[in-house]
Amino acid sequence: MPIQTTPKIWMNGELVDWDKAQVHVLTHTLHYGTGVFEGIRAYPTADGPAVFRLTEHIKRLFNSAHILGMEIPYTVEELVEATKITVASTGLPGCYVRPLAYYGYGEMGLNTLPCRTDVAIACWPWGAYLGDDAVSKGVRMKISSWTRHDHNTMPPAAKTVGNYVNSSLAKVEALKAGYDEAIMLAPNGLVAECTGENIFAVRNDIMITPPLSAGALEGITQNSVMTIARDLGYDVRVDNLARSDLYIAEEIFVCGTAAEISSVNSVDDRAVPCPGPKTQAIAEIYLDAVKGKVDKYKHWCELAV
Ligand code: PPE
Repeated sequence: MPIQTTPKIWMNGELVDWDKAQVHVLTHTLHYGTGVFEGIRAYPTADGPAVFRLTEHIKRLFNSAHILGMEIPYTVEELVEATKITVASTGLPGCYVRPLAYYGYGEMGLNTLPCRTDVAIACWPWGAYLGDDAVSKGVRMKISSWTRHDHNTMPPAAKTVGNYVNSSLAKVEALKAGYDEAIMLAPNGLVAECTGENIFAVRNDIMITPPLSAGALEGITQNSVMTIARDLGYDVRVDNLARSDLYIAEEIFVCGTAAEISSVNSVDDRAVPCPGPKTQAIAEIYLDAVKGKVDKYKHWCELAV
């Protein structure tokens, strides 16, 4: 579905018209993938649109830049404020938010040291990424033939633009083979994450999600899910998962900002019980929490205005 436009995009300190938010074809990041980005959601709450865990997302943007060796010419507070202004400018009750820090026009070549960093923040309406009935029906997963990046190849803990070539290869392969999404294994063969989500598997009543060291992005939804699960009294561990753990799991779900929470109904055509009771309980609370309906998680909702 083509992108749904909104009135303005924030670029280097100014709100510019959507159609005017353009870059030169010799933009460095367009050639070399040398940028970092975030994916955030704003949700309607009783007090107006609120950006879910905004400050943590912006801090992760700075961490990604730090790993890349990129200087962002703003502070965390400035980009938090800029995001709120951009969200408010949409006039929408909720939207997806995409901050991007990139090396702009002016230098070419692999030496990024002389490059200037540009920052843009765009918002648009984006529906449930893996389908509206992703919790109840679940998605079909395939272990990808593509391996997640090694830590010494492309740091998977940084949300860099270039890293997503790997995700796109895996996503398209899975879709063409008739699956909904791919699970990526790390070079050591252990489960890392999905193309745009973290993964949780329940084994012997224990919820397990792979760590950063296994090649997973430190997901903010993953972190929210762990908090909700522990508050529900579940045993949650950040630990390695092998492919076979998935085949015999009691339940599996994936989670991310765009995807929210989605059950998994099979992995490589081996059925997984779906929807699992833990998945359902967590998803219900998560979807209330993002809308500011759960008092103890209300601090996660940062009002846009
Ligand atoms: N792993 C990867 C590889 C990833 O891209 C995401 C987010 C996550 C885990 C979950 O992180 P978090 O959103 O903090 O819970 N993927 C973003 C981009 C998706 C896209 O297709 O673009 C997102 O969900 O916004």
